[in-house]
Amino acid sequence: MSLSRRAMLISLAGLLALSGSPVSAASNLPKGLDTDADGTVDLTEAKTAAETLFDKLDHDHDGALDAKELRRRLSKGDLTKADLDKDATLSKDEYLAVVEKRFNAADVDHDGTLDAKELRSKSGRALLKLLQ
Ligand SMILES: [Ca+2]
Ligand SMILES: [Ca+2]
Ligand SMILES: [Ca+2]
Repeated sequence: MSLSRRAMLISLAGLLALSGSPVSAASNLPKGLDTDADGTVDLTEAKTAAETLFDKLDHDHDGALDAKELRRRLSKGDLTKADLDKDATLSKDEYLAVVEKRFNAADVDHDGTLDAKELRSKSGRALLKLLQ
């Protein structure tokens, strides 16, 4: 086999490896979300990620996120809507309720999971802001 033909075959194999097999579908998902590696994000996985982010954002560890801590993730209007007890901050329960709402909005085929395509939608991206 000539060297150039060999090189071509190798690059072809590389292309095939890149084109989506079912296994590589999981890697289209944002890193760390799909903890059971089934290629989709379910509500439990979303909430686990949301809780981790909540704790990370809660700099003063008072168990609630204020507008400053939520910066760029939730608009003022969304914060007001989500703040059920009107204390101007989001408790973890209030935060997870928004996560669940956005999850359901993104789950357009109502199968209880979000695939990579659903996560790329507008609601999907709004959800991701609260997860990572
Ligand atoms: Ca999963
Ligand atoms: Ca509140
Ligand atoms: Ca779905």
